[in-house]
Amino acid sequence: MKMRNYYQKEIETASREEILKIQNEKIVKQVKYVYDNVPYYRNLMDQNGVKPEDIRGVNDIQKLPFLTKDDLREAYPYGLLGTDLKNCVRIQSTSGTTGKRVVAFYTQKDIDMWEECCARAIVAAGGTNEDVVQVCYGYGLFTGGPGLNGGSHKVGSLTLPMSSGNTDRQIQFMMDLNATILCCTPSYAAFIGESLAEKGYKPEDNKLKAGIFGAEPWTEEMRRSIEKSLGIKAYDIYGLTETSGPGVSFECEEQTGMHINEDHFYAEIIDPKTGEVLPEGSKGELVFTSLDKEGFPLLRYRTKDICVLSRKPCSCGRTHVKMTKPMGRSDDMMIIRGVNVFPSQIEAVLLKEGYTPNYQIVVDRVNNTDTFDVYVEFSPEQFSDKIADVQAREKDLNGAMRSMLGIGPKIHLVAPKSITRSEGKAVRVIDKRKLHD
Ligand code: DLL
Repeated sequence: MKMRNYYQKEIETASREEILKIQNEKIVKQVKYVYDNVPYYRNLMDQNGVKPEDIRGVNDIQKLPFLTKDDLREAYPYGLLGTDLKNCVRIQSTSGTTGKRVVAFYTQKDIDMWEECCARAIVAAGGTNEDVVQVCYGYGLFTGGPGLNGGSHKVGSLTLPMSSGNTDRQIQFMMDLNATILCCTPSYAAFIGESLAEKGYKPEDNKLKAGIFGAEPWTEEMRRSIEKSLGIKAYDIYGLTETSGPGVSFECEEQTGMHINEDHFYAEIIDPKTGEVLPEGSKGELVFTSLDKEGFPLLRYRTKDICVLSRKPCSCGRTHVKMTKPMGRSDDMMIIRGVNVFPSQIEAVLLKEGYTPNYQIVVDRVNNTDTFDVYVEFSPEQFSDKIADVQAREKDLNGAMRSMLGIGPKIHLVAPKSITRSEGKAVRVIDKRKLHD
């Protein structure tokens, strides 16, 4: 029989009853903890007439109110903190305006839990202490780099903390130090694959055996193309800053969905319109409850990611529920080259820089890399037909967008009234990417 490796075998392969027992015990504690320590959520519970004693297990979870990104915004920055700041050792954050930015706090225990989740993902992709793990997710506030970096340490692999970008250097380290596992966004993996080919390398010239790719939507087609260009098996990994970062769920060798680390996160699928909890197998919005977080515990947090959960037994032996790849979002957030972008952020920059809110965002994926164009109308007063003027303004606007979003779109300034006016809801975004199968 094939050897199966798990980072924490006992819990990863625990029976349904054992997992439920753990979840039931943890949820009671976590709800009491939140009620006692997070006034913002306590108020929400009080308004909804729910007391901690009403929650005796995960079956009672539906009594609790949802938490949304708006709540996070309202409570920014400390309103959802679960413990004294002096007990926290780190923050991570999403890109975005102050309004949309999420700042998550971690105690050392939270970091250990998060890194263990990432370690499970690395081991599921075949990682051991003999591997060389090249992490080219961004480091810093973004959770991708720090999460996989920590996971790789826990596994005992040699970790290359590359961060993203500087592809020539990535390739040099990959080849010279014999990297065996690559961690980055799928679009960057595809780009690395292309760059290797351009340099004359064949897939068998590198020592990579696996890749752990996530943070943005990608299709099965893209998986096959990355697997071919790098000569590896490509695994999906999912997570969000609010819940800790990558590793909330991860793929195993079966590559048919991601196991959710159910001993730490309780998942529900709801109807995004009515909030009604849907039965297993239904497509809907994913909602997470953290079961043992200290710094930034979240009860019934609406992720806006649309997916399906399945408890079909998995050949890898893991028993934790699987989620499909996110099939879309119930809000207007786009993920462009791994960066979360809301149209409202673009509008905010335009208004701040004195432009009209007549704009259109066009996103496409060419050669596995996202293109990001923003068409902006001059107002009649601003209009200029001097090329140098227009170029200088486009450059300025690109810079202003880059500092707001962390990613700079190609700006096209166009004549007044040239963007088609809509008769209903304005069509702000034209997303030509085929992100979902
Ligand atoms: O993207 C955390 C992460 C880092 C996940 C590295 C995986 C690898 P945020 O920047 O807060 O966190 O963005 C979270 O990204 O709600 C999804 O919409 C999307 N997302 C994350 N992973 C996947 C994935 C990180 N595997 C948001 N497939 C989430 C599709 C994903 N979408």
